[in-house]
Amino acid sequence: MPTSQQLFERASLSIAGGVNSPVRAFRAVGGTPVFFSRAHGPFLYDAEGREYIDYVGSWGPMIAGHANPDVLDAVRAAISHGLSFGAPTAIETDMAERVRELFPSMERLRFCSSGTEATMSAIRLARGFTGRDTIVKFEGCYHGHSDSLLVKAGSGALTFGVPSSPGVPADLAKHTLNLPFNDLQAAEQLFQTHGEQLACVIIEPITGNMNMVLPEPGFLEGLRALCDRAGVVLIFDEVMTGFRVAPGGAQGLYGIQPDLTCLGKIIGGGMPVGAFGGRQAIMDQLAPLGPVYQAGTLSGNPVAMAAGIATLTVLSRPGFFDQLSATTTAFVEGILEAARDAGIPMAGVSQGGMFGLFFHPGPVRCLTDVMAANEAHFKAFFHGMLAEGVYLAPSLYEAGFVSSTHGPAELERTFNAARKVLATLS
Ligand code: KE4
Repeated sequence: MPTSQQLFERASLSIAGGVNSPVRAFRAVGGTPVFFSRAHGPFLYDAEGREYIDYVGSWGPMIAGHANPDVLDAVRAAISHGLSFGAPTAIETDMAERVRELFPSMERLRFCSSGTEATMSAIRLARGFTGRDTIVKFEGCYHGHSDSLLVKAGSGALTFGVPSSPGVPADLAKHTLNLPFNDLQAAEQLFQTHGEQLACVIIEPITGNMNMVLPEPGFLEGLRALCDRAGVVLIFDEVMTGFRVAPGGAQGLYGIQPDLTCLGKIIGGGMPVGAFGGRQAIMDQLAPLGPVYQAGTLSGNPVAMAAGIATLTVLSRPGFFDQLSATTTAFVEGILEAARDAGIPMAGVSQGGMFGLFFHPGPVRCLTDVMAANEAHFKAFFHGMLAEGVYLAPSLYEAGFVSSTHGPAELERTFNAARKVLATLS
């Protein structure tokens, strides 16, 4: 049975960097990425059969646990009718109606195959709708890897110290302005000087790509008011927070209506699905109705739709979010208690099934705070927990995720591991 090391060496002979997405490469924590062969419920199993309690959940999609039987049954049924038609199917409408039940701001929507496609399409649409070129994002927020959004981006871009990627033409990057997250005064100043030039503001309403940072009271409401006054499209990138922090995402949690919303991850239940949508007046600018072009061979793929619908069905069950939130809250509290007992400064936050842990005394309210966290402690904690069979995100700039299949036994194993590892940190 090959080891992860052997598999990584072999992969590196064919796949750039040995991985199909940079954050998987363990570059931020050192060592060899673990190759997994299967997963079930809250568990991952590596190439040698070792079991790990999984707090990454494929970076968010696996909210109902790995290999959820209802989701697998739905996919099996779907594949028996064929994999892809490149033509409309009723199941796409079924999915669209399910999404709109939870995200009523999405008067019209369109499916694509990734969160990157969703956000890339949303900013093109905002530019086409307003006739303006300049977009605003927030330092440390990550919206996928389309050119205009790889400017001071988070997630892997931040992890590897290239928040503004080479290859993005300066003539394009200049149209992307960045603001500090949670700094409404900076936003007000920008709108005073540039408001009428702005096509959109795109934001992770709760960030997950500079780890998890909550919006301060009034921040999102202030952005909504600024955009209303200047005719700027407000885009909530809920690729990570959608169906995760609450059934209706952060917009449902905070009662704020964006003009456009981007979705991904959970919406596909582990299959490649993204979506964007919002006010009909904006969405009607999309081809074939309007002039803004957007397309995709596998957009609305019927098998992926089946996985998404099955996942939304599971998470819509009574009590699902109450239990998920309670488990996630208990997880953070248990880790913080272990850190206090070990005399290690840590801060933590959670909402729904998403959490952030920081080797930082707190509060953590913006990228500067996140970057001040103790990286050495994080790396040692990551590897110590990995050795104890607990899989955390291999970057201190990533949020973590709990599924409905994590229970008291998994939490107890996690806390025992944390107490053991934290005691080794100096
Ligand atoms: P994808 O293109 O990776 O499906 O979605 C891009 C994206 C857009 N918006 C937000 C808020 C996101 O979190 C993401 C993707 N998140 C990262 C993890 N932080 C995906 C993991 C990876 O890049 O491999």
